Amino acid sequence: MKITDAKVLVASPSRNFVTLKVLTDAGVHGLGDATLNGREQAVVAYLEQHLVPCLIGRDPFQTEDTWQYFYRGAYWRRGPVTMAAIGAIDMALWDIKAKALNLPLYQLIGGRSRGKVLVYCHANGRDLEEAVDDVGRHIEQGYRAIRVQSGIPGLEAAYGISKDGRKYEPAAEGLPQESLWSTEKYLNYLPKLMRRVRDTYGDDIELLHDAHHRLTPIEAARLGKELEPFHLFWLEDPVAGELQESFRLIRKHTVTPLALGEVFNTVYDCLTLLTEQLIDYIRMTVVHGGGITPILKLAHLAEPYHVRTGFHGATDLSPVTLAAALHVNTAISNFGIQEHMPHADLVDDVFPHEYRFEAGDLYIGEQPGLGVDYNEELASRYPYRRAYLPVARKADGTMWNW
Ligand code: EZ4
Ligand code: CO
Repeated sequence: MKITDAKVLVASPSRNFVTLKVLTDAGVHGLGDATLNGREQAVVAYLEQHLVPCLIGRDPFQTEDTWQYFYRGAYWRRGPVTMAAIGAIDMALWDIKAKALNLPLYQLIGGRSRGKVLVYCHANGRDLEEAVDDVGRHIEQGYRAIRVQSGIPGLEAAYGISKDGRKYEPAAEGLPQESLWSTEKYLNYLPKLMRRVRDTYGDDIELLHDAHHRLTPIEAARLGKELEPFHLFWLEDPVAGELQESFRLIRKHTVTPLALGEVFNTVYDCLTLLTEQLIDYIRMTVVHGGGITPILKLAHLAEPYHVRTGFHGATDLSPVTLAAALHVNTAISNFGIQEHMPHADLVDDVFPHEYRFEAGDLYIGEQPGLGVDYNEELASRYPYRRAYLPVARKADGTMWNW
């Protein structure tokens, strides 16, 4: 079998997605997600200008060799743009291979290790009362694991909260919006929020929280310690992960489980974190981590260190990435949890898919390949619109991590 063409499809059915469609001489095609939130066109150019010309004529079954060709063979390695582009190709090739063999992808990567995939959702509110109520609404929808985010008293905007009470979507059209951040206000407030949620809903629900890279190691240590009585499933991204050693300090002070890695691109971003058991959950995604080939290696490497997976699953990861993650989650032994931020109905229409949600879990189907399609005609009615993630500053104007 030979690859005959690859098309980079850009559309904005309520938000921007970049999708790679790889075509073969056997009539089978494969899909890959190449979306990098706020930097979409850089991946489009990387694919169209540099990778697709080298892809034509290759055998789509050679997933390992093709991955090495684009990673190792490029001389210039790593980084989110490069790895999202390689990730899209790798997903598409696995999709083609599984379709050609008439098997759902999970059968090629270990077979079924579990019948369903536990997910966590996002509950949020502009203040404590709204956030607590939203947790209740998600419990009613069947979720058994819930990430809780809330507006912070004294701050106008907070990560995870939409100002107008609609569904949260961090990217916004136009140039980047700026928001003010105060670590002090946040640290004083968060334990109160978690106490209220536990007091209201009891111990049977799993609670998570995303600090979204805002803290220093010693601040993260304080927060982890103060949250211990509420038994979080995890505290996510307490500190930006560039300095892996900094997690030694956090670990010394708290037994609150830690999750990290949604912005990681390769195994080298987390080798110290894994081998020194400094985190409990690894969140690197199939798309930004370079595809199914490397994410499987990462999961297998994490297993002996008691690190489980908790892949990033926000709305800027297309249904193609979510389906790929669900196949991996179904097959590996050290699956932990999967983030689930449901896509808008229009996104589901553009990407018809087989996976489905029921009572707090996602189920992958038996369709050959990834089990996702792409409605090009519908997508073409929604052209790309420039959008950015926000940026954050402290009260004195200092740029901070968003
Ligand atoms: O901010 O996907 O856990 N989820 C997150 C997300 C990220 C966005 C960035 O594109 O942190 O909301
Ligand atoms: Co996050």
